[in-house]
Amino acid sequence: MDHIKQRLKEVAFPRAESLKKMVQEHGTKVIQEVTLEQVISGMKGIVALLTDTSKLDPAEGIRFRGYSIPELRSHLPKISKDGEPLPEGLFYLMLIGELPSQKDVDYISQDWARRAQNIPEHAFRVIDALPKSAHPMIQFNTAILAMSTQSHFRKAYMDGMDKKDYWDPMYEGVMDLISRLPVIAAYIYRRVFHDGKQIEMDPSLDWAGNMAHMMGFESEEVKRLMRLYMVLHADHEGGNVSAHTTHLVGTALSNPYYSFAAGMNGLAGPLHGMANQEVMSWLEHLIKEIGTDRPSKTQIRDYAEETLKQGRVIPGYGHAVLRKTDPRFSEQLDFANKYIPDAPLIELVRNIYEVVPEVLRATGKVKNPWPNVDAISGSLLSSYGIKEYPIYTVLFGVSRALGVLSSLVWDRIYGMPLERPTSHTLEWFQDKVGFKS
Ligand code: HAX
Repeated sequence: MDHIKQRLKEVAFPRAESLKKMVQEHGTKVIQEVTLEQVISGMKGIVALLTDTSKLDPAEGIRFRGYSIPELRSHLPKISKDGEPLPEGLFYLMLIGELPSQKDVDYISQDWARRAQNIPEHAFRVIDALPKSAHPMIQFNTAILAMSTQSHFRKAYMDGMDKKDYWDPMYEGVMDLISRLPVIAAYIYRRVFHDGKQIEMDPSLDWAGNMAHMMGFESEEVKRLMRLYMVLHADHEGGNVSAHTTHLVGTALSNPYYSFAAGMNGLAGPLHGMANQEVMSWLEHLIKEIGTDRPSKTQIRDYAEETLKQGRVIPGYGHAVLRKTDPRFSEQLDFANKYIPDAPLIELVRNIYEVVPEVLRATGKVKNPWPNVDAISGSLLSSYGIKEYPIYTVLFGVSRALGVLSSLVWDRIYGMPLERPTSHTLEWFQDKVGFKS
């Protein structure tokens, strides 16, 4: 057993034991009351999940195992002193709950580079069977499902594995899957946008740097951006659509490929991960309609108000939990202000940030008028030359794997049972609250 898996085992079993004991001793205690409004408004605020990898505070933003993003940027191992943290390190932190050493991070980089060599050929062939015009998320998800033919978990389950061992093949599948996602993402990118001219992976590179390389970007700047992007999108506690769906499907003991593909179908919705693409198409129309990529604030305000009048949302703004500017937006803006302050798209993002919150506040109904992660991520990628925005949600998905798949390993460690909440009819709710129509 390698030292990462060994450390996971040492950390995991006492926690699993503690959870079991707590439920035995305190299982009947009431932890929350639930209102009708909460159920009908998408279960917002209902405590329903145990997720250790990260926690989202409405006012402060995300913390990964207790560490804020600025703390991650200073504490996690990097390639160079002024570089961005390596996503391998964040994965270790989310999986084990401890900050990794340089040795741990190097080990994971090498392990993933090794595992990425063994992608079944049919995963590429099913992508090739789809029209190039199929959205990259369709191609991505199809390949993820196709790779499940190699699932260690499914095989071990069919062989009659003992329940207490579920976490082990789950860990192996998760490591395989994460290692292979950048190869699949880059393959789709090159297929759709670069005439199918593929670039071989370079096993000496880190996971995110390799993805930039395979996509055709050799500069250290793009690799640095990719590392930041992969860290920022990795996790957002357990209740968001991609995390919750991956977890839910996993409770049926579906293998990691099935579970993650389900989560990715949720990420592909325009209110979730596809918002990064929606933002770019909103900006593209804005620039076309106004006739300049440096519109005035009044022009931006008029355009935003027109969007609302048409009964549409302003993509990149608002959040189900956050009640302030998303720190993932602020970190990307800091990065842009440091390295590419004069890029026209970044100036546009800054001006929109000054105008749109006021427009949304004026509606009187938007609970959070501030920008989220998607308000800037595409403009940043585009300013660095990755301009083909239909690929953006795939990049988000590669990153999101780090968090939701670490949690999936923990679900098996904790022995999480089948998730099965209760539903009722409209009449039941009417009776319950004493409503007569
Ligand atoms: N533009 C216009 N209207 C908005 C809005 C926005 N950006 N954000 C919220 N609203 C509206 C809602 O549509 C809702 O209207 P109705 O009552 O008419 O249905 C009302 O304001 C109240 O919504 P809310 O409680 O503030 O927001 P929700 O928790 O229901 O939804 C969303 C949160 C993120 C889905 C929402 O803010 C939105 O649609 N934003 C734009 C899409 C987006 O950027 N999504 C990415 C979110 C981050 C993420 O998951 N990334 O992956």
